[in-house]
Amino acid sequence: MSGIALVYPYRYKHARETMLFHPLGLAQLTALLRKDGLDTSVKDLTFRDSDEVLAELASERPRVVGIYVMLTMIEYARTLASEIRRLVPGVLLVCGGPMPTLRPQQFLSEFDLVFRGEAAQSFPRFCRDYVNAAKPLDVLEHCDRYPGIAVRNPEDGLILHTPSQPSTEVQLNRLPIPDRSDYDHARYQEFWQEREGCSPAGIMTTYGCPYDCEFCSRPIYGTLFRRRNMDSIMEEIRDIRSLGYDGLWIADDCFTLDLGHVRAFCHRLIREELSMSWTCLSRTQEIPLKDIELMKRSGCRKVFFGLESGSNEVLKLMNKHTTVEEAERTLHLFAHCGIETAGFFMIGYPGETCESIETTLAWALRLPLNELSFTIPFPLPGTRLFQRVHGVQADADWQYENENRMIYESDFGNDYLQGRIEETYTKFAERHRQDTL
Ligand code: B12
Repeated sequence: MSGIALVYPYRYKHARETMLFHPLGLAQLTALLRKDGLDTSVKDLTFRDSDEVLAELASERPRVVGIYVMLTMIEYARTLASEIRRLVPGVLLVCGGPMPTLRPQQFLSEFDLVFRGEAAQSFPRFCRDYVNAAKPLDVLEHCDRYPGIAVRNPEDGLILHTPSQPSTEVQLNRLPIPDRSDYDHARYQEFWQEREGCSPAGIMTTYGCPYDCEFCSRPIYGTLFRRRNMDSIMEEIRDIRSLGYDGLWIADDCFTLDLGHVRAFCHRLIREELSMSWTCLSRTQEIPLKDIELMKRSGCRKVFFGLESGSNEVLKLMNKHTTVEEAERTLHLFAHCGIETAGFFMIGYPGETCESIETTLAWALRLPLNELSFTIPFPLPGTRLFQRVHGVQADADWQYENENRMIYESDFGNDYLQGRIEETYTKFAERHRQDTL
């Protein structure tokens, strides 16, 4: 039997506005496991056939298989786990990522162990102890030594939890850069080149977000905002460049939260002449014009804003701490500086009215946006929205990205919301066609 296999159970279903990126969490864990001398293989299912991957695992016979799970991957991850259990006798099946963090009990029939929250410190330590132990069962018996564990006690069937431990900024800065050597970069780049004429790779430069939007789930990094140092970020960007990417998709919850960090990032990109275009997510807080100009000079191509609603009352309901007026000012500044903008909106929010929905749709069409995306609210487990709504369908997890479906008792019908979203997309596309003629 060999060492550890890490699996990314993503099925590319060609959904609207799909974004394909190799999984950063698994790449980070791979770097750590290999640094500890553990034989590690990675199976990214994005472009691969699951039978082929299962056959590989059956022949490699890893001691531990770790599977990443987020909302859209629950069913596939559980099916794969059952197959792997059948094909690799004696394997220890472990999962981690957002959904096992939020609902560990959902995974403990197929998996032996769940790692909740950040696992950069705990999972490599556990694997090292387990793989090197003379009696691995002893390690399992004492798995309460590792933070963020959920495991079923075989005697009484109850689930044992140990609290997860967020890394400090110092610990995060000691991590090696993610190991991206196991992914089919040519396929990822081909996907992006066809779609946008450039090929970005994902990167995180800060972790956590201190805001408390009612609908937002922050299962892994929570509210504790932490920054990586620029030397490590630049090392990672050089690595990404060497793999053939020409851009970055900065996955930070809110990259512009600390403008000092943004300025330092832009200055380093310019100074090191890395010539990478980049996109990021931002709130619509005031950002001074000179900072937006600096972002542009350093290669910023597009910024995604969580605009959510064109009604200040609804923004208050969401606990967004932004206003419609502030959003308009910020978007115009970005447009003025030649940075593309994309807006995320939600309609059908509990507590809003048909009037506020229409206000949002009309507002979205008036704003200087290059792209827009509407969502019917999805009460993610662990959010305050989840607690506020009633009758959430227990088995209504999304099967693919941007799946727009009302899954709780609401004043608004699915057909009405989906219909208005489609009409607005059509109007937006028509307007853009006319603008480019
Ligand atoms: C980048 C990102 C994306 C990227 C790609 C992600 C990818 N390839 O993995 C894109 C843009 C494609 C994307 C899409 C979506 N995303 Co997204 N995304 C993120 C984001 C911003 C960062 C994830 C990341 O890379 N983190 C950095 C790495 C280092 O951390 P990590 O992955 O969490 O890994 C750590 C731990 O989780 C753990 N771990 C991870 N894997 C494993 C495996 C094992 C075995 C173990 C033990 C531990 C472990 O250890 C790691 C190190 O500490 C998060 C928000 C966030 N800040 O976390 C949302 C987030 C994960 N996304 C989310 C959602 C909802 C979506 C979409 C469904 C949105 C949509 N409208 O369609 C789609 C689904 C796409 C799909 N794959 O099906 C939710 C997930 C909610 C949930 N409960 O599952 C999050 C949490 C955002 C949010 N606030 O709601 N996303």
